[in-house]
Amino acid sequence: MYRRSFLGSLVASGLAPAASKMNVLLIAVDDLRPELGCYGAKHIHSPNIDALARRGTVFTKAYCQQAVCSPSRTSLLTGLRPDTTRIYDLQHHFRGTLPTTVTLPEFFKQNGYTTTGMGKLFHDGLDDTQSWSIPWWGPGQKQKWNSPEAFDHARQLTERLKANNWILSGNAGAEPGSRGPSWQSSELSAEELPDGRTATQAIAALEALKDQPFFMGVGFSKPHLPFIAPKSFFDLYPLDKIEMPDYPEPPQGAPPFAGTNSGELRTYGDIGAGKISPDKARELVRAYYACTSYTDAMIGKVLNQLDRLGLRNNTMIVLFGDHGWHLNNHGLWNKHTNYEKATNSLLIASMPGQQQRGTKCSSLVEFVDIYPSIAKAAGLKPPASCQGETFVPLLSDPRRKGKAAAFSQYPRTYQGQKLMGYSMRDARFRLTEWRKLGTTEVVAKEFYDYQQDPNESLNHADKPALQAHIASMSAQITRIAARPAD
Ligand SMILES: [Ca+2]
Repeated sequence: MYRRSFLGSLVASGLAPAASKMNVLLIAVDDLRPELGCYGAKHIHSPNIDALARRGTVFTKAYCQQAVCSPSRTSLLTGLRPDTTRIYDLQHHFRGTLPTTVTLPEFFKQNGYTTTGMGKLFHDGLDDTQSWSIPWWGPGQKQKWNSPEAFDHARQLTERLKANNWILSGNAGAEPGSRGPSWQSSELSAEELPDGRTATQAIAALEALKDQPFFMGVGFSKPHLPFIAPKSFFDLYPLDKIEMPDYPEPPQGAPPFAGTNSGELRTYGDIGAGKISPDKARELVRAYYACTSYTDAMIGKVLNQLDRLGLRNNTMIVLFGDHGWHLNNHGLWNKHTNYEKATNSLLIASMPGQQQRGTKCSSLVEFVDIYPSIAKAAGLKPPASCQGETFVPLLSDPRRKGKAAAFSQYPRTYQGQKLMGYSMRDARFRLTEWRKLGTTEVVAKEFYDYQQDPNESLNHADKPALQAHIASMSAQITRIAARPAD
């Protein structure tokens, strides 16, 4: 029964039949925007991700559901949109709202896979013990992956969260300038830094699990701030050769709360509350690129191990960045917006038996589609609760029309009023409606036309000729926001 549905779905999807259960390697990268060689960025040194792209599909219009770590990852790993997970911040664990939801790794665990994870997958401190058959391991732990101490660590973390009503304490954000420097060209080796330690454990875990069907999540924490990487990766990017990214102005006519004050970056000691100088901005861009290349190298180590063990032909690989990043685009830093730079995210999939390789797919894909797609590609029927659609047909036919729209959202508090910004991206336009939280009352709108205005420089929401299209998109937002937040 299982085998027939597995082969049947592969044939239907254009993937060739495989001899046994397909392993899953899910690679998460924190804050990595889709600015890599395989996305057309020739100034970025990303040979390992580019090599993966040559064996798979690069999605150029993939969108996260909320451009910040835990809400995005929780949505992706549960297959549910933020208005269903109710996770909009970095403090609340989804088990407080969704005690019985089966996560993506948990789904594979229930289907006979050994599941394990290491590095940043769920947000820091918000791991989900029941997802794993071998507990999650983080680079902050002294003990090795799959040790008795790692089991104890996972159990204690969950007990603390339960006792605290599934809320993580002590993670409420820092004051401007209160942290160390925003970047550092480190004398430590690649292997000594946290992502190197994660790669080392992933390599050991692949060796240990090579003979059984596994689902392994590996999460890398750079290029998240602070931008720390070995010096050799900074040397790839001479400061005087750095070109600053596009369009440092806010869109004309956007409401004042659509952007941010780049508060996350401002918590670092060399930044603070004042103006960020052009020299500092250039340093930050260089350091972000250095961290991008460092993570690329760590991903390469894990993929090399997959090849060394002969597992590549029986392991699907899905790589994502948990959201985009403003690298001074619109004069903003970090994520935390509904703009294209924050919501458009990195997604690459490489499947055994994939007939079309090295393709770019510009059909719309949402991160909520990743769960059902991985399940489907493994020959499993995704849970009915999944709110996304499978993108597996796009792997064999990247020119196929994808879904009609991608939806993102971001909460704001402005002058004491709680708002939710709902954003809908179709093939050409984006409508963002800032609604009073828990209502359909719209207090501000933004409308961008990427065909005419790829930099999102002008808000067209008041143009009479566009009102019919805006009304149609607004109705679709209302359907997606069917469970508004309270
Ligand atoms: Ca992130």
